[in-house]
Amino acid sequence: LTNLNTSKWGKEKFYFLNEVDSTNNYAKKLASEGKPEGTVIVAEEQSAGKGRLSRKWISAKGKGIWTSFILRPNILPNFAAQITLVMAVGMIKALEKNLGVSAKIKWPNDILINDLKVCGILTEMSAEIDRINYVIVGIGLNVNQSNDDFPDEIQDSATSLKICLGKEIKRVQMLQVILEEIEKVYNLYLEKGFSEILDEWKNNSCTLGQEVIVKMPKEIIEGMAIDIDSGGCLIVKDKENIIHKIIAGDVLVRKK
Ligand code: BT5
Repeated sequence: LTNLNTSKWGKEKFYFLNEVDSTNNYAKKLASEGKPEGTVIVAEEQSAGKGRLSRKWISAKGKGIWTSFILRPNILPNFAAQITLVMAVGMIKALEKNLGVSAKIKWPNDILINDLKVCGILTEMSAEIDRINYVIVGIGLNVNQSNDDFPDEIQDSATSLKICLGKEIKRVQMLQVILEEIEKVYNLYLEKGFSEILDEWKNNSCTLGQEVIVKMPKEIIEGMAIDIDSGGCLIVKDKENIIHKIIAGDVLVRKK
């Protein structure tokens, strides 16, 4: 990356890998060896890219941006869920700035264009009770896939920047803008707190104000997504007007 305009991210430690199981796993290894905040790992191909709950993240060779960052935020572990939302705001800004694309955030970790998933974020953490050792943020962005490149199971739900914009996108430049914008938003978050980011998150959300079905491992909740609280949890009001605070789950937005 030439002319990378970040203060720290990707400057000191930048790992470019041809193939890896998962950039998140690789980042974890580096983090446990003590590599600093702002370490960036990028891979051309992942043989075992992963989503939440051990789901698979399809990461075709040379077609996307498969990257992970090491963070060492001085926050309490129970605030770590905020980080995913902070990163989502950074991604929205990067897509807007580099390509003029206006994407939307689907709580908690999806970036959508035209209601289709173009990007997923996976945040993992190692922590003690009262302090974080490290947070790994993994970002998978579909860049130059055609529809045919997606396997059947995500044909109807996934998209790429190329499909949306009708042209090949330069991945190196896109990555550069992502690092710059995400670093800025992350630093703002550390300096000024989550509330500074939350408004922007809400302005770019396609989840709030919608009738949703939230699937969790042991429960399904249906209702209106009315807010995000200061911890990054989704607040859903059901038919009986009971308020549910959701820490993690999969959201299906009901079509009107
Ligand atoms: C995510 O999980 O969306 C988080 C994805 C994070 C991927 C990055 S790539 C770099 C880093 N290294 C890793 O190993 N992971 C991170 P989740 O919300 O659980 O969504 C997973 C679901 O998205 C899958 O079950 C599929 O339905 C769908 N999916 C899989 N691959 C996709 C793709 N390339 N584009 C769009 N949707 C996909």
